[in-house]
Amino acid sequence: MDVVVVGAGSLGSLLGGLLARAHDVTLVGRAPHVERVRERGLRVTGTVETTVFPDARTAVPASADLALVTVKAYDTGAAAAALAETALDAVCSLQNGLGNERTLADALDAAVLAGTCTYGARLVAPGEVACTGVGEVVLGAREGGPSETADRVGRAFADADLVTSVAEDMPRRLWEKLAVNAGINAPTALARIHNGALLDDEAGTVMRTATREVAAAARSEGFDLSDDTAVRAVESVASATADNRSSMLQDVEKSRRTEVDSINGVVAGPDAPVNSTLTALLRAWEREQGLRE
Ligand code: KPL
Repeated sequence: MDVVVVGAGSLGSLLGGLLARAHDVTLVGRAPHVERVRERGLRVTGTVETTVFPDARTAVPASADLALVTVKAYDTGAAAAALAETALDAVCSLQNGLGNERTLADALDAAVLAGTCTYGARLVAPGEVACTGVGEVVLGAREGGPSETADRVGRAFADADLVTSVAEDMPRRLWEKLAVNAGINAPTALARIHNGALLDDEAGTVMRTATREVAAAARSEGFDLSDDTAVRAVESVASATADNRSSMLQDVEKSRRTEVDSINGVVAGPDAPVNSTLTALLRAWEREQGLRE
């Protein structure tokens, strides 16, 4: 399969690197990372060790079988615009937040899949990405239900030894992922702590309450996500990724804009006071850094 990864940051580079073991991969990202990959290949270190030689560039190619979109949620519109001239069979969003698939589907003439990914990734240096934990990719039709495209993409991922499964309930899973990200990302970013520190009593209360508020919002939209399921999911991710720094903490440490609008901001309002507080604090930090109006 011919795969273009749009957003060769940490997760995009890791997935692209692993897929390059079995497929033709093009990484689209920023210099100097893509230059280094073009010159010397991509080193994957950590839990999985390999060096692969994908194509790497700053602009999308003219065609591909699959576009894997791993850009930050606030860049989805730009990724969709960049892909508008690319001939594609399928697009798969592996991003944080809700609504990315809709943005892609509105702009592109290709089957759009939704996915979640629990592989841990960290960009160590230009040309090198660390796999900080083997997880799982789950993908499926963005509206839910069976999808031949999802089956085909799932098989292609499995051919590259990525732990992958195909699911028919992606909309509910995206809400569950949102509940997990809402509980972990903003609290770790604001307190500058590893994910595992949220398992302590005080911080754990913030994590669990933010997660419960998202579960309630999911139920109000008709999705079957109980408080217990959401809290068990967030506790299990915080514990499995205890030594990791969340993507939002990494953004804050690099003084980059965060995805708070697409995570906690999605449910912020009178019924979600903890998510509203987390959103307000991160937006205030972004403003002070000159990252937003
Ligand atoms: O997806 C993540 C992120 O950091 O964005 C979690 C699951 C919270 C792992 O750190």
